[in-house]
Amino acid sequence: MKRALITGVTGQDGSYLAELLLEKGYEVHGVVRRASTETFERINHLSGKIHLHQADLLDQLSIIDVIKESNPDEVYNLAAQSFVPTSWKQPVLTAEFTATGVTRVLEAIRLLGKERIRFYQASSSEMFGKVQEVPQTESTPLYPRSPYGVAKVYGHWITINYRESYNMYCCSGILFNHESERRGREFVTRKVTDGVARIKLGMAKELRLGNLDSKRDWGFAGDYVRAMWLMLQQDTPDDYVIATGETHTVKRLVELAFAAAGLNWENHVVIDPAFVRPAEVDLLIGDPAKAKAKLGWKPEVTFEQLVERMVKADLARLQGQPLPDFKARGI
Ligand code: NDP
Ligand code: GDR
Repeated sequence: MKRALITGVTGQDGSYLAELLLEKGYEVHGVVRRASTETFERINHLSGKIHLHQADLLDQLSIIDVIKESNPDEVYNLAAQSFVPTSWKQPVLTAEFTATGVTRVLEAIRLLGKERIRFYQASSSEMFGKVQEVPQTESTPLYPRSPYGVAKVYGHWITINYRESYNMYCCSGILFNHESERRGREFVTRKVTDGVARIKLGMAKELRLGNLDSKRDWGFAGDYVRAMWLMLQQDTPDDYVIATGETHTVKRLVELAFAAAGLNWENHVVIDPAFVRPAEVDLLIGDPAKAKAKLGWKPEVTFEQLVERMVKADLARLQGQPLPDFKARGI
């Protein structure tokens, strides 16, 4: 039985990845941080099926301990301060978690002499930042536009550096935005679908948003964790762009989400400068050709299905109903 360790197991991607690895017969271990209230909402249903270890990416010794205890074949480093606006408010902490944290995990593997461990780093399309080339590929120059993006560039290159310096099996997945009903409520897709559901149910009247013109390549998180696993099953480690190859404006997301609940967005959306960023990433569109050719990966859920799914899930959740059965509906 293979063993995997996931940092960031309580996050959106961590929860989907843990489910996928359990399905594949892995023994799954996850890193959780100590907090006065638990943040296990996304993994409560996996209680008793996965092994949780307390550690923190800020604490080198705790990372060494958790790797020793769990003795994994694969490590998926998903933990990060992942919300872009917070990275302007807490740039140093973001660098400690999102950049140097990667080195702490890699160093723990190296110091323990466990170079056989396969390592996945959660890199991001935010690294592309200011448009240099469209669509963006593995070789597009990086020009990050936020402290988060800068930190991810460090994480990306230190992963490549450990592969080249120590011959370790290290992969970097450059993932474009991916969403789901488990997405944090501050990210735009979930903020919109949660807002639509509240308005539909009479719990709110308006939704305050920032820049509606930026464009993102949005996919479904469940599809993207499959790509992470596939990367670690290859003969040689490499870096891959994971994206749908389609881009949409935030405005289009808003239109679709309100329409999914039978509402007109123009009656409810208020533009609020508080949500406009100091520097914006205007256009992201990824070319997943390498992942398609080498990993046999492709996304299954379309943008339209994703938005509909998230609106339905938020409506059900706010009404205290069980989530719709998406699989049965082919979504
Ligand atoms: P989330 O924000 O949902 O989850 C982040 C996870 O990191 C949480 O489990 C959080 O724990 C954990 N974490 C944060 N800081 C620390 C720390 N110091 N020590 C240990 N754990 C910590 O992110 P996603 O699941 O959406 O994303 C997963 C990864 O992929 C992140 O690295 C993100 O930057 C990256 N990424 C995400 C994309 C997306 O569109 N979702 C696209 C590209 C990259 P806690 O619950 O305690 O806060
Ligand atoms: P992003 O995601 O910054 O791309 O990072 P987010 O959903 O926060 O923003 C996407 C776009 O929407 C615009 N926007 C708003 N965003 C938020 N959050 N709130 C608003 O009110 C709002 N109004 C407009 C933003 O300006 C932006 O252009 C996500 C994260 O998951 C990162 O961790 C990950 O690395 C990248 O995706 C790929």
